[in-house]
Amino acid sequence: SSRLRIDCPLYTTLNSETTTHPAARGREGKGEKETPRRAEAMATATATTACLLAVWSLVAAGLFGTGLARSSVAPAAVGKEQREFDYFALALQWPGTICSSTRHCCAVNGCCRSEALHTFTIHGLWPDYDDGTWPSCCRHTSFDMDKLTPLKPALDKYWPSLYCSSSSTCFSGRGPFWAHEWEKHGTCSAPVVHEELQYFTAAIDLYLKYNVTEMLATGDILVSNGKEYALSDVIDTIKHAFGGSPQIICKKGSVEELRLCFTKDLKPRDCLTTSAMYKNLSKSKHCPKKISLPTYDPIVLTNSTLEIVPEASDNGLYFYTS
Ligand code: U2P
Repeated sequence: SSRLRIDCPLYTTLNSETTTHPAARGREGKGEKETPRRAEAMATATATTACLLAVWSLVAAGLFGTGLARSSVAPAAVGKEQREFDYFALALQWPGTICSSTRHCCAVNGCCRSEALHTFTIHGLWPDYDDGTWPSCCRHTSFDMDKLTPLKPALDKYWPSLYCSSSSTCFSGRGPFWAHEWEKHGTCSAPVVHEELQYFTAAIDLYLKYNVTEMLATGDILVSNGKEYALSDVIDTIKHAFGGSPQIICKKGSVEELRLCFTKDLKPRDCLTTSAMYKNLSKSKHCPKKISLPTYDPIVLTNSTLEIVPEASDNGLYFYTS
C-alpha cells in the first residue's frame, strides 16, 4: 500500500505565506508542523531548504515537466515513501470563530451568506498517522468539479469555504477549497477511498451521521456569544455522544475547529490528544479551560462597504479583494 511520495514530512508544501488563505499557509498561519523550539525550527528550515533544492534539481532536469515549474506550490520532498494512513480525522470548522475575522466578501465565502452559520461545517476528511503526522498530495490527480455534480448542493451547504481566497492545490496551482482538500488529503485516503466523488460522499456521510452541533446541544452546550463552557464538559459531551475523544482547536478561547476521528472502517475512535498532536499545534491554538462557541452577525458583512467579488473568474480561479 505504499506510494511514491512527492511531499515533505515537515509539510511545508502548502505553506506559502503569500496568501491570506489558511489552506495555503497552514491554518495556524505559521505552518502546519510548527514547533516551538528554535532548534526544531532550524531543523525544519534546513530540511525545507534541502527538500526545495531536491525539487528544483528535478525540475531543472525536466523530470516534473513545466507544470510544476509554473505551480505556486513547491513540493518539498521528493522520492519519500508515503505509507498507508492509520486513521481518519473529520475536521470541522466553527464559522462563528472564523467569520468574525472576515474582512472581504465574495460569493464562495460561507461567512458572507445573509444567514449566519450556526453549525459546524466541514473542513476536510484527513487520513492521519498515529504519530501525529500525515500523508499529503499522494497522487498526481487534478480536481474535477464535474464529478461532484450530484453532491454540489450538499457541498455548498455543509462544506463551504469560509474564506474568499483560492486554495493551493498539490500540482496544478490554485483552485476552490474542495480542490485543495481532495488533492492534499483525498488522494492519500486509499485503500478506503479511491475516487473524488467517493471522498466527498464519505466525508458528508460522516458529518451527517455524527452531528457535532447536535451532540453538543444534548449537553446544553449551545451557540452563544457571552457563554463559556468548561473544555472538559465539551470533550466529555462529545465522548459520550460520539464514542471517542475529539481534538479541539481554539482561537483566543473560542472553538475554531473540532475533529472527530475514525478507524479505517469508519468507526468512532479517539483522536490523538497527546503530545503527538500538540507538538504540531501552535500555542495560540491550544484551548483554555473555559471555551466559547460564538456567533457572528452576517448583517455586518452584507451591510458594510465590503467589496463583493464574483464567484469565479473566467479561468475558474477565485480572487482576493483588498
Ligand atoms: O492544523 C493546521 C493545518 O494542518 C493541516 N493538517 C492538520 C492536522 C492533520 O491531521 N492533517 C492536516 O493536514 C490542515 O491543513 P489543510 O487541510 O487546511 O491544508 C490544517 O488546516
